[in-house]
Formats: sequence, structure tokens, C-alpha cells
Amino acid sequence: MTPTVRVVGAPTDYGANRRGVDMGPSAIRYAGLAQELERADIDVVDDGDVRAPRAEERDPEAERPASGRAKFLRETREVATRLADRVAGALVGDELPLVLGGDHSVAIGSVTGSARNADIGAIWFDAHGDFNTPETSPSGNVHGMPLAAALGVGDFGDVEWANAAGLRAENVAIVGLRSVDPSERPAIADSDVTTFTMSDIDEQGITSVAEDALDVATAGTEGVHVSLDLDWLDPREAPGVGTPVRGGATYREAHSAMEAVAERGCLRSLELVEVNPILDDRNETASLATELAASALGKQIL
Ligand code: 6HN
Ligand code: MN
Ligand code: MN
Ligand code: MN
Repeated sequence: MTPTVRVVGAPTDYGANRRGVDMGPSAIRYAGLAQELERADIDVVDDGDVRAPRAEERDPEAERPASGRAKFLRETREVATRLADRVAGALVGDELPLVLGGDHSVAIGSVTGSARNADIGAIWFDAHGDFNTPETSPSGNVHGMPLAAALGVGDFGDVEWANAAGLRAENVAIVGLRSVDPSERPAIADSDVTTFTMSDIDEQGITSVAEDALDVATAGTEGVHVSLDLDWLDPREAPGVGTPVRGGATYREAHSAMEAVAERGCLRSLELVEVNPILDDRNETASLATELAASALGKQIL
């Protein structure tokens, strides 16, 4: 039985270079998230959004990292802290938190909240590694850093609010990689994170990759956080994202991976991020996000 799903929106865009992703939570709700889940016999409660500042009212450099560049670090901390409390609170009440982004920087809050009182694994479905640190980031955009932040990589080691207590790199898998910055690559290679590129999916097939990723994330853990960046999919399926990369997962591969997550019965928390309705085609990316959430949460065909 799927526990009650508690939806919480995190309408941020300052972590990304393209404005508009802050409307992701509205777009996903408008696409019929609650109805889609209810049709799948899943109880849903919508907790509204966490308060997120507007980029225009803030100084991007108000809080500087120890070295390098990370824009809107103060705002990222504010929202991550609020979101982590909501996620942890839902879990304490035996509910399953479903976070709607926002740019991927919100994952710092989702993951730290999910890993506050338990040892967890994480599967990162993404075209990108999100493994930059302020020292290595070519953009200074924090949405390219959340996984490194949660794992305390580089200077993030001292950034307590961003480190996920119960998450170890050995229990993290990135699935769908096809765009890694040259400066980001060594940190991924030096970590104990397991990676599955699009080539691995080509060669092994999505079913086998999903099972391997689930093995990594469930080994010795109490549950798994799934972070679903919609740019994991091919831009033909998911055009409404700020950093599209050609050659991504197909519609069926994406559903198949989510179905594997549901079948394993290990899902602890879920997030849908980087949906940008301004760049979308008739809200189809938001609509796809709701469908994939239903698959991950155990929607049955028969
Ligand atoms: N995302 N690696 C690039 C950067 O700016 O660090 C792109 C990151 C994209 C992040 O899609 O969540
Ligand atoms: Mn991402
Ligand atoms: Mn991405
Ligand atoms: Mn290694």
C-alpha cells in the first residue's frame, strides 16, 4: 500500500540560468497531479508551497561560498532548510513527501529532510551529474551542485545545512548521464557514486540499469529518495526544461524505470524538478511529470 502522498511545492528559479522554472509547481498541479494520483488509488494531501524569495529582491552574492562561486547561496539555504523540515515532518507522520520544483537546487532540502532520521539511498535521474561545487562550477548556478552539496563534496564538506546526514555516496546512483562538465568529472570519479550513462542504457537496457541502480540505493538503507530531473528525458518528450540535452531517455524508458522503483517497494521520497512551463509545449512536460510520479508511486494498469 502506498502511504498518503504529501505534496509540497518549492517555487525557485534562482538556482538555474533560465527564469520560469519557479512556475513548475503550478504547472504540475495544473496538469492534474492530484487527480492522476487519485485515479491510481493513492491518497494525496497538498501542503502548498514553501516560501521562496524572488531573485529580483535579492543580491545573488549576499552569501559567498568559502571559495569559488555559488549564486543565491543564502536563498538556497533558506528554502532548503524550510523544505527539509516539511519533508522530514511528512516522514515522521508516515507519509510520502512529493516535492515539486523549482530548479534542482531544491533537492538539497528534499534530500537532507529525507535523510534526517534514516539511512537512505538516492537515485538521480538526470542528464547532468549535479556534482559541481562552487570551486568547479562553470556557471555558479546551484542547480548544477545539489548532489555534491548533499554528499559534502569539496568545500561543501563544511556546509552543514547542505549535508545529508543519512546519505552515503555508496548508496547513490545517477541514471541517464550525458552532460558532465570537464571540471566536474574528477569529483564524480573520485566519489563512490555509481553512474549509468545513456550509453549504459543503450547497451544494458533500462530494465537492467534500473535494477542495478535500485540495488545500489537499497543496500543497507531504509528507503530511497528519487530525484527526477525532467531533462533526464529526451527533449522531444520533455521540451519544457531549462538545460535540455539531446539523446535522453524515451517515454517508455522513463516509465519503465519508475515502474521498477514502485515494484521494489523502497520509495521514501520523490521529487519532480526543472519543469519550466515558459519553455514547454502546452504543458506536456508537466503532464509527463505527473504520469511518471504515478508510475513511481505504483499505478497499476490492470
Ligand atoms: N540541472 N553542469 C551545468 C552547470 O551549470 O553546473 C548544468 C547543470 C544543470 C543542472 O539540470 O539540474
Ligand atoms: Mn539536475
Ligand atoms: Mn539536469
Ligand atoms: Mn570511483
